[in-house]
Amino acid sequence: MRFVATMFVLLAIIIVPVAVRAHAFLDHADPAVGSTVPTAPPVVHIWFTQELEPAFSWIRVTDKAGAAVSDGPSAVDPTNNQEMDIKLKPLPPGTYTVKWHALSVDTHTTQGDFTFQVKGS
Ligand SMILES: [Cu+2]
Repeated sequence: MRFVATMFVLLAIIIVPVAVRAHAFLDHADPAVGSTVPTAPPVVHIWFTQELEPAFSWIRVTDKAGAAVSDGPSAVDPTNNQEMDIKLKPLPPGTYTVKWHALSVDTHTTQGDFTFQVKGS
């Protein structure tokens, strides 16, 4: 009986924080967060932990000087509402900042940013 009670406490500790973190956060990205890539990526893909509201979610990609390097606006993938993509102009070597803003279907907004680096030849 004591074992069962202990298991319940352990489960509560494990499960409760997951429920609290139910907004749309970055799950993973391509290029990966903080990564260095050998060639310029044509698109930045970000996968989120929850489905997004396309009208109120966006990505911006800028170079070190703060200039936008995207080729058109970002878009939520019509076949996967947990994925948002943005096309890029041909990027010279350097460090780029990806800023994202997401409105999840649970009406919570989240935002964040990360960088990736395109390696010089
Ligand atoms: Cu939420």
